[in-house]
Amino acid sequence: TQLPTLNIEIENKTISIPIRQRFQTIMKEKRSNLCLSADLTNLDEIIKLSKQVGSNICMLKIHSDILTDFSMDKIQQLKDISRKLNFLLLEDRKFADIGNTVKLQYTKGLFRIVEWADLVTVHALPGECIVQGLEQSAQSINEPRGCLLIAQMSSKGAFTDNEDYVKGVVECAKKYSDFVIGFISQSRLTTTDEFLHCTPGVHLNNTGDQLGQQYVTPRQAIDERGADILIVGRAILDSINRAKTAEEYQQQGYQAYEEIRKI
Ligand code: 6AU
Repeated sequence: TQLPTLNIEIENKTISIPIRQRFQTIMKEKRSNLCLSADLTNLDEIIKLSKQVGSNICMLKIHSDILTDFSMDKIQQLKDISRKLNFLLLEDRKFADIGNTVKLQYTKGLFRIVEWADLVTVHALPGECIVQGLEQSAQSINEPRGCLLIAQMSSKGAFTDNEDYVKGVVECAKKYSDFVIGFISQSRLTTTDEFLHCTPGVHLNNTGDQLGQQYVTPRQAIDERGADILIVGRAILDSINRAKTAEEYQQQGYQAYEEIRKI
């Protein structure tokens, strides 16, 4: 398969950048390993927020199926902001079905996710056919697309806490490494830096919520959970000053990342 690339115009020359490399470049240039999990139900509010925190984040994650005002027009606005302020858009769809069904879910329906999301989250539970289905759909789009495989979850009692399962997920990622650029994880799963480890369950003040979410601090996420990217939601969304809090998580996160990963 061909590497997905983004064509960028620099001084009238078109340069193709694979999505994995683009992600790493964004992180370095912006000194940010912060992914804001914008779990809000209003896309207008997300658009507004993305302008406020866009310079602090390397990625914005949304759940399009919780939005009450979704439209392709609005999502295009968000995409334009993501290009202008240089962050990736992640749709946290958590695909989990057979190849044929995920192809339809990825390309059709109200959301037509493949048309705007740089990355999507995917459960490997159905086996490698799920990645094959998504990768096939992505090839019809003239822009780079990729996915993060959910290897481990942050919630209490998660059934992903199983060594054989996680091994299978890693094997699948290696086999489809053009499309799978990383993991949603709670530990370091590979010795090379090929795969980005993205870790949710990050909060400086809370240790959990009432529904099984479990939190660690940004430094613990990087040091003890092997994170490259910190996925932070309510710690920022519920704070009094979202922009200021995002900046705090960016600074603390990237400082710990530089120190611990020695990049
Ligand atoms: O920081 P929070 O707890 O407000 O939000 C965490 C976000 C939510 C979850 O749907 C998501 O991260 N998440 C995921 C993802 C990203 O796939 C996996 C997981 O194990 N735990 C988790 O919280 O949007």
